[in-house]
Amino acid sequence: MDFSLSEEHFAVRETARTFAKTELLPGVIERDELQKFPKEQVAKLGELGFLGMMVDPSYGGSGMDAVSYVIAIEEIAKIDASAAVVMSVNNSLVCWGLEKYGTEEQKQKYLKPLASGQKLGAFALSEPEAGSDATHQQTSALDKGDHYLLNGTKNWITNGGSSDYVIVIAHTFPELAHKGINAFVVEKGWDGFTIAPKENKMGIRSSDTHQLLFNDVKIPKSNLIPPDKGGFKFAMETLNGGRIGIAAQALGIAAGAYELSLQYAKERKTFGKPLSQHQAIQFKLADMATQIEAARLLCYKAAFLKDTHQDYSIASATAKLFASKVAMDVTVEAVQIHGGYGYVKEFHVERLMRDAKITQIYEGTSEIQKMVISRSLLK
Ligand code: COS
Repeated sequence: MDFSLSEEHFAVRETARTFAKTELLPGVIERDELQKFPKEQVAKLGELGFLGMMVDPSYGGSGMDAVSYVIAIEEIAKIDASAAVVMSVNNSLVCWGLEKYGTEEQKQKYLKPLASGQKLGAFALSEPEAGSDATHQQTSALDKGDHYLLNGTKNWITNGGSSDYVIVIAHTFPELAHKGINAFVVEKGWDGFTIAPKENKMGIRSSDTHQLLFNDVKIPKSNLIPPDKGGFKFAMETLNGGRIGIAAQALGIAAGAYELSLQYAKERKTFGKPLSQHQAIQFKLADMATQIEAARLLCYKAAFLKDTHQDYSIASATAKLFASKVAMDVTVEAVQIHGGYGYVKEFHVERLMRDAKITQIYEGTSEIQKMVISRSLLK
């Protein structure tokens, strides 16, 4: 067993860390407050090759491994968890599926601009009445001969307002239940496709979350992602990788809050000495560091399994379940260590605490991860 990272991994960490400090940190509080999408910063992430990190260079990607992806997302999320989810969605939920299952035409037309950062993507599975219970899709894409006709509503779609292309999961054969579901590439601006106003969220407020409405949207036959009737499996496999990205985001949120707390504990004095010399604070820091390290190892393990072409579905669920709890626990402690300062915006930890919560909800709630893990234990 070898826990060491490669030179490339260290280089990715350095690049992501520098980018986060110089490009994301300025304005992060304001973007959260105003729910402002980090448009320019996302464009720069694209220039760095961070929007298609694992995609083959022949399709506009950076050809890196999943461990590099985890490292980059951790660093970005330490500073700006909203930018981290934009990155995670484009990489894991959009580019991955197109590269693995898309036709050559779809790869040329959609994957190339998405992976190179010229376009942004979204993934639409959740519905008003089908979030966790994803097999109960109500959106339909019926076969009308020379096109599919898409009708339905998708909820809480990350990058919903900013994306150029959306992968939409919909029923083509409702009578076949989840075995009649398909995945399609839908372009923004097509007739009948409307985007509801941005959701006003507790956390990751500068990420762009919208309801999408489809009313008799015509999808060309060539935009079905093969195989026909394979859409549910496609969505589940996509989420297996997505969960590595969200686990890494949760890890970054926790690590960011911890680093701020460590620094603060050295600077802030109470009862005549720095906080860091009070055992109550030392023990909190030790617990935080231990939990973060454990979460990091689970993220790396899931990424390693993916990189070595082994089954990573359980490892990604485990990493997400654990890292999202660590994000919640560590950020609450970070606010506690900061005391009154932790409750005001300038010190960042209150934002990280609000940002942490969503990691226990999206791309499969913690309860769904427990279902996935326990089913595999008991089968
Ligand atoms: N990877 C690959 N395939 C999977 C899978 C996974 N993680 N989870 C389920 N599947 C497959 C099953 O193997 C089954 O395939 P077959 O029909 O060929 O046997 C199919 O999907 C249906 O699965 P299952 O019978 O287990 O369906 P259930 O409704 O009991 O459970 C869960 C499906 C709950 C696991 C699924 O709906 C889920 O993951 N829900 C959460 C979705 C989610 O993350 N939503 C967040 C919004 S997306 S940002």
